[in-house]
Amino acid sequence: MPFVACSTPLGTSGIAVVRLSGKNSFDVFKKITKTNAKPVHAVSKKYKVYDKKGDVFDEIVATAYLSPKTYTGENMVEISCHGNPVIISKILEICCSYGCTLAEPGEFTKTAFLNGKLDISEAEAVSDIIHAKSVEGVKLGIKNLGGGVSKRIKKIKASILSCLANIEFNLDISEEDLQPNLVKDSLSLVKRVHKKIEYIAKSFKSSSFLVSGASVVISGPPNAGKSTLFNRMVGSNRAIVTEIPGTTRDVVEKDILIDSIPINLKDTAGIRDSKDPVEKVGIKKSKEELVVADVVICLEEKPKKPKKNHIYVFNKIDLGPPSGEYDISISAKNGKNVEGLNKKISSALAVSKSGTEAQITTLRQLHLVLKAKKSLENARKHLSTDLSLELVAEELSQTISFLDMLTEKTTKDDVLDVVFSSFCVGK
Ligand SMILES: Nc1nc2c(ncn2[C@@H]2O[C@H](COP(=O)(O)OP(=O)(O)O)[C@@H](O)[C@H]2O)c(=O)[nH]1
Ligand SMILES: [Mg+2]
Repeated sequence: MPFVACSTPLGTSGIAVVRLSGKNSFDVFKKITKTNAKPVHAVSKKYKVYDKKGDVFDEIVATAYLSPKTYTGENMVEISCHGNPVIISKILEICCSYGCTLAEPGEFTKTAFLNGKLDISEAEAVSDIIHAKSVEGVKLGIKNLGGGVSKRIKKIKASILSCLANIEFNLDISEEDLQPNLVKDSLSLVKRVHKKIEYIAKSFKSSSFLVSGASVVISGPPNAGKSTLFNRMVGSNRAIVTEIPGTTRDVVEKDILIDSIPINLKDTAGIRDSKDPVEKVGIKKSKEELVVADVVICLEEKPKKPKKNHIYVFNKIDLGPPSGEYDISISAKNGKNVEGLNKKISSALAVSKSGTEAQITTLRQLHLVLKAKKSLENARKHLSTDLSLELVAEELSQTISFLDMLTEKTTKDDVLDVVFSSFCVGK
């Protein structure tokens, strides 16, 4: 089944590029353009695209690329359409109605990798270098370009491989010859590897902050000084400040750097019971922002059960000291201790910039790591319940194949090599 995606940023632009890849991508293309011409490699031509009613909804220039000399190694079509999001969505929709699927993140690159077209971790590191919103993110990309992630993953893979080889070996021999501690040893190895994978998945958040940025939301009751603090942090009078409670309604946001970490800072409406319908919408928006925030600067007293990603800030220290408990006291008005608050934000994001460990940085990598983690959990379940070694072996090879997509392929020969190097068959 071919897959399709818009390769340029969604938004209004002169031109947008939609790409199709897959054995049957020319068939889909012929249907959407109502043409029958035989595709010629790397030749661009003008076409019309039709909706299901038969109406033309855009004129495009498309280029066919014939397998195997393509980015993915499969047949590909590159469509340059007008850069209107409505047109782009329509093209994607029509392609899907003729059997395409929407490409998953990184699916073109994954396919290219699976077809031996490029080294995956290198490609992703290059992509990080291009997209990173901070110099630290670029540096992380450079580390990964040197094969950092691959090295970590390969070590983990080697452990799983030895366990798999052990199990496969035992599957081939009679039951009475089974290694006595096979299940126990395999279980402890699977648990150990699971921990490592879990750690890598967890570290994704902090490394992705460097590349993609973090969301930091200022919240608190009306008149606490949220907008004043927002303006102070962004260094300009972006948000309206008045002494009237309920001034801020919409979420006001700005990208800033704190301690070299790219931050999307958001000022929100103060949360209170309000009868004003406009303010009510603002308050609803504030609550939604709080759910997805990476860090919340909360201008409120620390509750008995403080929330993990909240920094409780006492504002207006210029008027007098706090009475309750807070993480920090500041004056948004005169800037006192706002630097200290910035420090707290960067440590709450727990971004380790000096760490030498290369980390996964893309969603595609995270998906694979999470899939590997799930397979390991299944293997652990089989080892501790039904003891089906076949299923354990299956799950472990699944784990390896997910990790393979992060690094490079493990072949059947690799498994055999481990079998013969780590066992004394004659015993
Ligand atoms: N004295 C003093 N007044 C402040 C400070 N921060 C904000 N204010 C005042 O508090 C009022 C409400 O501020 P605003 O930023 O609009 O609060 P918001 O409703 O939480 O966004 C305004 O009159 C501000 O000038 C501060 O640090 N010190
Ligand atoms: Mg405000």
